[in-house]
Amino acid sequence: MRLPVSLLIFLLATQTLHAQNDTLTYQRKEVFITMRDGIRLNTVIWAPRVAEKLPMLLVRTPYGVSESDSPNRTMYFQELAREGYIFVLQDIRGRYKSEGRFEMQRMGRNKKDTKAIDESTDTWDAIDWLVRNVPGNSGKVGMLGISYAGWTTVQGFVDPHPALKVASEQATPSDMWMGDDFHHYGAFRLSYGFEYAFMEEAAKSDSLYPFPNYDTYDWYLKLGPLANVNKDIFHGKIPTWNHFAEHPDYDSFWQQQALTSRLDHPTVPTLHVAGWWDQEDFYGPLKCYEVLEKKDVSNMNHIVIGPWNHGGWGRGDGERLGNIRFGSPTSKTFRQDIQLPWFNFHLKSKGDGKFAEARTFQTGSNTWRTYAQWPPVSSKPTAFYFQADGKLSLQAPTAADASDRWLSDPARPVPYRPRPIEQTYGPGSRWYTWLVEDQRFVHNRPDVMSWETEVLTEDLTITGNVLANLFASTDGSDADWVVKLIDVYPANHKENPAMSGYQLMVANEVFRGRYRKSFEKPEALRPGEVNPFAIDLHQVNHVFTAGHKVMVQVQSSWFPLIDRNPQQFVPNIFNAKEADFIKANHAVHRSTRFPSHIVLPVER
Ligand code: PG9
Repeated sequence: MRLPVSLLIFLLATQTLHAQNDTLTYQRKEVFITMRDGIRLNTVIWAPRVAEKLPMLLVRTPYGVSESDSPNRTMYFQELAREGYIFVLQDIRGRYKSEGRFEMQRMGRNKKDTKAIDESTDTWDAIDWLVRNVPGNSGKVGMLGISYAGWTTVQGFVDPHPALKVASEQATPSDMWMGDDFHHYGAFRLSYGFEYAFMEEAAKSDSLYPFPNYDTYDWYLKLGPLANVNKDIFHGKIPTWNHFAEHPDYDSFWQQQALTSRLDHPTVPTLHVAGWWDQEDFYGPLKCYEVLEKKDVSNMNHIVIGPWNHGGWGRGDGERLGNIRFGSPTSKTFRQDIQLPWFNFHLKSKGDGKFAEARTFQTGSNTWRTYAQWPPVSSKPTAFYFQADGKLSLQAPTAADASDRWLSDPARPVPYRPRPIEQTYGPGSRWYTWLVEDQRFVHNRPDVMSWETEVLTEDLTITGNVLANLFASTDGSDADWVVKLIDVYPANHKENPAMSGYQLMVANEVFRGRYRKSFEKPEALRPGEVNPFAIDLHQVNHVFTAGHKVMVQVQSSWFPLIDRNPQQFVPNIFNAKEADFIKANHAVHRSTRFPSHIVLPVER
């Protein structure tokens, strides 16, 4: 079944423009390019009819290229298309019209085996063919792409073909166990993992799982333990699901698949792109930038982070996301003033080549910023402590023994977004904007704790890393801790009354308690023992403006985004039985000995 809102449309952002914008006419050609092992990959080439030789921009994707529209009618490419490039879109191995076997994020090849292939060799072979065979090409190639196509871009520059001169990975996943689509710090992303694995592996082209319910919250709850997926639905036929079940911990499978095992230093100028509210791969581009930055001796590595959801910079004008407005067309600015000059300089020698090390859109103040270092060292890590009566303050707690407690019931998990929770990529899905939903929809639940500051009398700007230091206990033997950093809008928001009291999440993360000592070897929690949990909430660049409040919420489920923790330790949650799921009493402590707090990078 083709997707009604196909992922191709979503990821390659093929929103059509009016023909009057076109300055060049692009001609389409579809060819098969033969790889070193004889497998042929389906490739669409869009080239304008011009006298000058043009560089090529290559996108490699699992989402199908045959139905892609002309680049000058494709939002993501429109500025580049007006400038004049040859666009090359390729179905990766085993997907859509390409031959061979698809492997989800194919592992890097054994380099001693000269016959081995991987996405890196496929890219090399594709570029080698393109520079020799595409008429009118200048011999220079750039790669770009969002998410899976961001990941294939990275594979392209791991061992680059000499013609590859520049790249922009955008929202690449870096580590599927640590922080991208499939897990976050070991907590399994159930709805995404189940639906995406089916979508990519049930057939050669994308297919949606045929849910009988529109509200998948109910469906996932009735599904019961994860073991029922293979028993009743997949029957072992979806390889990625089998990997989830066989590798619940951070073992060599995930370690090998992670980009950190393949990346060392920048090989071509690389622009990393991330969205503050990326609901799929926010960890990925930050990590990819961080790893390469360590060895960036020639200043080739740069990052842009804007107010976008997953791939939001590639479509629309980016003036808003859900209910949140940014006061300017941020996606257009990215495409016109950042992406276009980036490729123009490296592929056409146009412009001065002065690119900021880091360019971010600061939310709250709604302004673009540049930084010579990312994250900047000038921010001061500042602890905000959880206090009695739901208060959050700069003073450390004084009570000898104090905590906030709740009953965590796996039969009534906290929904991660307001119900109905539509199928992730299904019709009418609000998946794309869930990270900016008003958190009041769970604020008053007895199993959602919250602490907030007084109303701020002046702006509070935070730029850099956010870390939650929880001291927490349970009477069970495993627990999930979800931490959300929230900007609470004024009770009477004058400019926009409908936003009064809005609770906007600006950072968030989940941590599965069993991994507190080791990601490789999970351990049971001791009932009643207070343990420290340092939870990385990644990065922000946000201004809590005067009149707003800072809030932290903590909860122990986020369903069905995250699978239910049985709360009773079992070695592998994919083998847990119904009876293993128990209610547990959790506590977050706020005493002198156990002062739970969040550390914010306050700009001075
Ligand atoms: N987030 C998607 C994905 C990338 C790579 C692997 C699995 C999923 C995507 O948008 O392409």
